[in-house]
Amino acid sequence: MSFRTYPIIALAMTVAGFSGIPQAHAGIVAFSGFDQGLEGWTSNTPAEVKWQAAGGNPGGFAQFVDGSSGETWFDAPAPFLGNLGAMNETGTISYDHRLVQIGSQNNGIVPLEVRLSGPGGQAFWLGTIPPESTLWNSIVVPFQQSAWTVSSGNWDAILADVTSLRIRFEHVDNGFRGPTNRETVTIDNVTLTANPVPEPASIVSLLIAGALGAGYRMRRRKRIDVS
Ligand SMILES: [Ca+2]
Ligand SMILES: [Ca+2]
Repeated sequence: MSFRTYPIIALAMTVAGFSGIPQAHAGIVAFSGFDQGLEGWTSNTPAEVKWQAAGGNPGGFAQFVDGSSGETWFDAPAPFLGNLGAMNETGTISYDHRLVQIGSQNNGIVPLEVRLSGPGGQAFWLGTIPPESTLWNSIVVPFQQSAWTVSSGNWDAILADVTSLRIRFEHVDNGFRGPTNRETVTIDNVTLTANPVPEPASIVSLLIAGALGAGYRMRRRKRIDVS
């Protein structure tokens, strides 16, 4: 790609680089593909959550095999926490999920759920009830306030300092049946994605500033290739 071939794209890239302002496209903030282990993810029932090296989507993945009457959650490590204000309204958290086996006693299945909490309060997102399946389902959760229930505090304050992000790992009420033949659930590819979109007015001013900068650079160096 060159300025000569794609002048507008090249100019926009120059604007972003020249101004130091984030470019207007999706960016992965944090990702866990579980190819090297659980990658810092923890659980309130650690004995029931184990890393599997192969058979994921692809590669390694996290597996929950129920062995108690508790309720198991999957807790995100530090790269998924902190100030998530940049996600507000445009970012997403996504993950691949499978309810591989319901188990022999099914007293009810609860829906997909993600919870956020911190000093600013607590919020939860509810999805559909997962089907029993050997296929991975891709779940995309938007960081839009309308998609969440704020159970305490307020949305902006929660996103400003997220100290806990957890994904529901346990879905089936297997009753008081023994520790065997209960549910199995797997998770892979947890991704935090930001989609910063500059406001139109700032784009215009940046284009003007960028054009001045680009003109200056082009006088000094006739052609710049970006591969
Ligand atoms: Ca994987
Ligand atoms: Ca269960």
